[in-house]
Amino acid sequence: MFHNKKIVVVMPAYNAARTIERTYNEIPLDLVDEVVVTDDASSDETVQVAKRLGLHTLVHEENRGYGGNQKTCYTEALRLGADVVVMLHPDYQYTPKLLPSIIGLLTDGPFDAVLGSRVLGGRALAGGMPRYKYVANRLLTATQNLLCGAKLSEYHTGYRAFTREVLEALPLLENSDDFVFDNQMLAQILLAGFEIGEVSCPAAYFEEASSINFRRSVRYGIGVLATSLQAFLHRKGIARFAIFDPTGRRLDPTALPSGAAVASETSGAA
Ligand SMILES: Nc1nc2c(ncn2[C@@H]2O[C@H](COP(=O)(O)OP(=O)(O)O)[C@@H](O)[C@H]2O)c(=O)[nH]1
Ligand SMILES: [Mg+2]
Repeated sequence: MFHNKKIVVVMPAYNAARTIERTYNEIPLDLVDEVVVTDDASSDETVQVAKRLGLHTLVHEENRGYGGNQKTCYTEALRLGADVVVMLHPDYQYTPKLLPSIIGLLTDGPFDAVLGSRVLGGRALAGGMPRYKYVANRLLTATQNLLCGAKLSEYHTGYRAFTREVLEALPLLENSDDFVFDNQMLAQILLAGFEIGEVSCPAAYFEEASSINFRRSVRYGIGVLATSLQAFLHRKGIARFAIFDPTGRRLDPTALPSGAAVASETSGAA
């Protein structure tokens, strides 16, 4: 608990057996009430490691993708009564040491969502972000800021946190199950008028932390451009899209997405 708010950290995992323990060990358990791991049908020992650590673990019968995995972890976080939900990648790419700051910005306002930005502070390349990813990030971000009417330093970080209200309000079940889920969610947050805060976050690139190849990055980039264009057209009233429709399908804390199940009820935090 922090300032009487229940804090849940969610770790959407895919082949994270080698890094999940290191990530978990740095989570400030004095602030965090529950740590939820959702395993997207990994081929390694992710589930066994999560269970050994005593983490609240969910499994997908089949691989659904990064967006599909987030649908499951946010649903479970809402079911557990979270007031604030932080997504932390279990690949040890984003430092858990920022959790107290991120949590504080959401429990006491003034933000509804917080992003850990690798671009703020200007150390992304020094931290090992591949140059082509950095250039693509900057170009996509500039385009997105124009089309979404915002001024964020980046839209592509995997370190994100939200209040319960955001997760309840957005029609997240209308989103893709693939990587573009993240981008659709940010566009939804902006269009819905929620406030986004950013904290600077060191970028860390090493073998286990980054597996997305060039081809998948290009597909993601095209999805990002399509999403921002949709956001622009929707904002201007020129066209309407289900992901921005407030009556679209939302997460249902009473029903996990099909193919997802709780494998271990035990929580890793006190
Ligand atoms: N659910 C799911 N997650 C994936 C898949 N591929 C990668 N991820 C996750 O997506 C996130 C980003 O992938 P990563 O390789 O770390 O990319 P990068 O850090 O952006 O270079 C990580 O948390 C991965 O575990 C997949 O097929 N399914
Ligand atoms: Mg990574």
